[in-house]
Amino acid sequence: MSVKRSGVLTLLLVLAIGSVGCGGAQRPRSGGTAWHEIRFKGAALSSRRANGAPWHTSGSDQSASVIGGLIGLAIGYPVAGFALGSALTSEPEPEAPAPYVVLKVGGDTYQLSPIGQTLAPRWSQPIAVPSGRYASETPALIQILDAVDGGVLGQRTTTIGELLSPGPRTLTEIGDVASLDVEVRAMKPRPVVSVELFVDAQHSVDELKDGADPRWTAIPLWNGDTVTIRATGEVCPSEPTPCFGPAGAEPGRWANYNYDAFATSRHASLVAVLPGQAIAVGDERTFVAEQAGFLILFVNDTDEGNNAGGFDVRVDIAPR
Ligand SMILES: [Ca+2]
Repeated sequence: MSVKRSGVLTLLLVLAIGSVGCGGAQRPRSGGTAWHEIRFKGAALSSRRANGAPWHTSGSDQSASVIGGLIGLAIGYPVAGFALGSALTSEPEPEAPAPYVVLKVGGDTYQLSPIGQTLAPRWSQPIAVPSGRYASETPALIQILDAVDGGVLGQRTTTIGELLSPGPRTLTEIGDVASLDVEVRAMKPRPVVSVELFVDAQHSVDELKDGADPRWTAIPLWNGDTVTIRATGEVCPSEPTPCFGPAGAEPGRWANYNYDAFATSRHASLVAVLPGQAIAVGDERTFVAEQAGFLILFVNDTDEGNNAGGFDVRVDIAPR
């Protein structure tokens, strides 16, 4: 068993997501949509498929570009991916798949980020399902996919009514996957939440994530949240001048100092990552979070040592 997790960060995720309903202005909810929180907590896979075949048949390995998605590994900071809600496996097993869960209900798709190659994945990302949107007999397809080659490791169809009955349980015989642990609970309606923070250009994303600046915070989101970010202020990426607003420097200028996930975005602009998404924010941007996890805001400059200034940022989060 080579799965390692930071208890502190996992706890932070749980606490932060659990407390998202606090603060902010209440907004009347249209129709009083019922929500359920699903946690696919972990799975058990044998060393080979049920028919004795290896998990991988193709030699191609896309896991490096997929695992961690646009977060974490893609920008060179595995721990950031971890902080966003997934416990990256510390010792990948080369023969193992990189399992992640996809849930398909009534034309909607919900998913987790893959966490690495392991036969015993433990996921910490929850999924919010607007259960009031579906009749209880609506089919719900649970798939466990492999981020290495995109293959299906196992799948099973149930109904949304059955899947969302509260409590923990273990599903068995899901294709070649021996078992899948699931826990479900009802969620309370959530208010609109606003968060204000300062993004200091003198800190890397890694330093910010590690708590270098008390004016900065990672922001918990649920999948389906509509997020609006507005920023003001000025950053001088090669002090003392020139300085730029949140939209950043002229296109192409100093691009070799950009983070990989934002290689073509403007240098020294405000950018954000969350599970599966890299968002070039600039002065203002609205988007929908595809997966639950943390929103991490930072300045697109890997050479932060010669920076001055920062951005004042307001983030408005509206539940679906
Ligand atoms: Ca710089």
